[in-house]
Formats: sequence, structure tokens, C-alpha cells
Amino acid sequence: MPAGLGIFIEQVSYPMLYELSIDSLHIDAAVRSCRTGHGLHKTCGCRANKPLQGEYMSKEISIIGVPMDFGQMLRGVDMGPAALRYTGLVSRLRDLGHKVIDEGDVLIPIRDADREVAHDKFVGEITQICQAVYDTGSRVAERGRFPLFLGGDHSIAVGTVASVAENEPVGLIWVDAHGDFNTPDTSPSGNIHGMPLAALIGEGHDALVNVGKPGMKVHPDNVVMIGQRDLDPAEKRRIKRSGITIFTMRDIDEQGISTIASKTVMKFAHLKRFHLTLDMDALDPVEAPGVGTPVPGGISYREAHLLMEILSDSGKLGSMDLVEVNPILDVANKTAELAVELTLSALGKSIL
Ligand SMILES: [Mn+2]
Repeated sequence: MPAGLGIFIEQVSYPMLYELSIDSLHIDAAVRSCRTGHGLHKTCGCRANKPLQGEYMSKEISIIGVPMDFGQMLRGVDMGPAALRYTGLVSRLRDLGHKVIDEGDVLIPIRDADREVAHDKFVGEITQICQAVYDTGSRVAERGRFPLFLGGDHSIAVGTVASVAENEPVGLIWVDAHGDFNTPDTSPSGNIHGMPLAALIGEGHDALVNVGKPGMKVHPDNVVMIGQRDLDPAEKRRIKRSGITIFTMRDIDEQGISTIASKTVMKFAHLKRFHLTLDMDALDPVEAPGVGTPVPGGISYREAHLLMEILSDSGKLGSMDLVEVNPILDVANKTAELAVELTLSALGKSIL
């Protein structure tokens, strides 16, 4: 390594670091990417090659609400889309320069009280809803638009990811306190919101695996999990065997979220885009109390924003889910507000 290059690498910003990684540390390419011509950035501490807010590439965003709570037993997460919209989501996205259409909600059947005792955990209803999510998401993605899905519990991801992985391989980032990697054979609760990631790689309930098209939607090599701290015993074994990349809370503690975020972006160097599914229970419950299954020791407010900003810098975020916001359990809509703030960071909002 040439003298001084170590200092240089410390000072470059994430897109440049990314460029360095795929360009074999080719300094000319990295310097060229700086808009200000500050050379090696010895004095500017450089965020200069990041577009200023407003210069961020405008996206055509379609918001799709999925007010669905069949995937778990607590009620209230079906009100998530409303709580997220009440924060001023559409106007705040437009203020960033995006063109936004709210496509409304996917039609959800009423959850009949008599069905509370259902032993099938509503797998029929969830399959039907995920198929409708897939149909709507596919139409939006075909038009080249950015689908932003508002849940609902996390089982909606069976439909959302299927819709955006329709025509080419996509990376999948699963930000969550849990693994969501159970099958009916390994799940202690049987609740479907603990199974969508498994279904997306082709394991579990056949009906869920075959939403959209039959079989696997995302290869395990193209999945990165972030923020886990509560995994079931059999689920741990399944994750270890799967080949999925996982950054648990311990990894975040040891390496820092910026390293984890950069590694995630580099993992998808061979792909054109990735889908982010953000379960708000990944956040520490102090920041995000309005979730059905809170687990202490989560991602902090600043860590979450930094993760979103680095993913945004990559230019590859093509679609996104916000899930598990439960207004009944929330405090003055704090969790929905944070979810929307994080969405803005993922879609180009920056401090400078
Ligand atoms: Mn989840």
C-alpha cells in the first residue's frame, strides 16, 4: 500500500470507499468522483461528493398501505399505515424533491373475532393478502416507480419482496430484532410474522412460498440481516446453515454501524438494486415503543439514521417496507414518526 493511502482511506466518504473497493483502490477514480476537486481531502473531512439535499436524484414513489394484522395475535398493527400517513409522509417526501403518489391501501378482510381461535394462524388470509400486495407492487415496479409499502405486520414482506424481485435478482436487507426465519416446524408460536424471510427463500408454508411465482424469491447469498437479538433455538441453526449474511447487535456493538452498513452495500456490488424491509422492533424500545414484540438493546436513534444514510448514498435502494408500527402500543405516535424520519434519511435527506 503506498505511503499515505491509509490516511486517505480514513477520510473518504462511503460512496468513495465503495468505489475504491470495486476499483481495486484506484485513486484516480476516487478523486474524480469528488465534485469539489479537493483532491485527497486532507483538510475538508470530505462529505463533498455526496449530493446536497435537493440535488438528490428524484424518485417517483408510490405509497402502498397494507393494514394487515393477521400475522400475529396482538391487535393494532393494522392501524400502522394511518399512523405513518398522519406524520405528513407524502408532503415530507415531496419536500425532498420526490414525485409521490399515494396508491391507497390493499383491501384487507375484516378479522372476525370468531376466527381468533384459528389453529392455522390465518395462513389462508395472509396468503390472499400477500398475493394482492404482490399484484399491486408488481404493477408499480413495472412502471419504474419506487414502491414504499406501509404495514401491517411483517408477513406482508412475502408479497412486497416477491413483487420487486419479479424480473431480476435483488438484494434484501432485513432490519429486525428477530430472524423471521422460522417455519411451521420450528416456530414456538406458529405466528406467520415470524416466518416471511424463510418463505422468501423457499421454505415453510407452500402457500406462502408460492405467492406471486412458485418457489424462492431471493437467494440466501443476496440477503443481509441486521439488528437481531432475539432468535429461537431452531431458528439460529437454520440461519447458520442458510448462508445468509447476518449482523447481529453484537456485530453492531463490536464493529460499529457504519462498518456494517458499508459491508452491506459492498455485499450487493454485483446487483443493481436492493429492497430494505425495516421492522421497527429493530430499534431500541426507548426510541420505538409502539411495536408488538419489543426487545431491549436495539439499534439507537443515531445508528439507525446513519444506516439509512449510507444505504441511501449507495444509490441502489429500489423499494422499501415499514412494518410492525402498532399505534395502540405507541406513545404520541413516536414510533411512526421515527419510521418516517428514517424513511426520509433512506431517501436522500441528509444533515449537510
Ligand atoms: Mn420482523
